[in-house]
Amino acid sequence: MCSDCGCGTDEITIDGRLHAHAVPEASRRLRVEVDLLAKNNAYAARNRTRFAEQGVLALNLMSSPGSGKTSLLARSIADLKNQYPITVIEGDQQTARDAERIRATGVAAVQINTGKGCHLDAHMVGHALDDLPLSAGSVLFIENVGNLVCPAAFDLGEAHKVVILSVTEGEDKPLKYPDMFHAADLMLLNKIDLLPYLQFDVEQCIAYARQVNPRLEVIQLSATQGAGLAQWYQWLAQRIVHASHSVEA
Ligand SMILES: Nc1nc2c(ncn2[C@@H]2O[C@H](COP(=O)(O)OP(=O)(O)O)[C@@H](O)[C@H]2O)c(=O)[nH]1
Ligand SMILES: [Mg+2]
Repeated sequence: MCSDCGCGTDEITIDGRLHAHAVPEASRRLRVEVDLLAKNNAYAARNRTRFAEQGVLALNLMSSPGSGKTSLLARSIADLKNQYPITVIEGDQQTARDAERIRATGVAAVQINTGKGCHLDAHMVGHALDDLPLSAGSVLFIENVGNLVCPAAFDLGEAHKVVILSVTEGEDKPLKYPDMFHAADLMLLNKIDLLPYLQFDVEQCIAYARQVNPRLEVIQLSATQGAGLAQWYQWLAQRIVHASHSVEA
């Protein structure tokens, strides 16, 4: 029983300190989070059905700000747009700068501004889909808000979550932000052109990432210099074909 006021709450300790009332407070927060995620999951299921019916490969690209998501997209679009129809959803707190960078490559892009929000959710993405020309055999890239924490929890209906980590961020990030690396199917280790100027242990980074997620695939690349892009395009091609076949089946 709570020793502060005798209210009947079981005492729990965090880091050895007493937190009276922590149980009802924590359970209330948990209930709100469960409701929020359940709603999001229902919208995500709707998006996923839509992608499957239309034969679209949807990918959710997540990373901290500045790791190179938009650079990688712009380069990939320039290299692949004659092979596959490509569309993009851009998520940022403010501005349409990234959508403008993508439109400059000649493909359709919708910008979602989340304001105070730190991640995209499936409801927002569902609305954005109404403004995009989705077609069988196409790929939809969803660039999430730059954040290594919150986006990991929100299913958008994508086929795969792809986490981008750049070598300037430090090799221990998979251990510090495990949810993100656990949720991802693929890690793109970007900016490897900078390795000669940094202290960054690539093998250690990959080992940390696989400690969190043993099934994680890893591709090392440079979005600006081009190293590793062929492997990324191969990974994409296999999945685009698979997504378009599922609509024909
Ligand atoms: N050296 C180097 N810089 C990169 C690479 N990819 C992106 N950048 C730079 O990183 C900065 C942030 O890139 P951006 O694509 O806006 O990152 P985002 O916030 O994740 O979308 C820009 O100055 C890019 O030119 C890369 O492979 N190598
Ligand atoms: Mg960006």
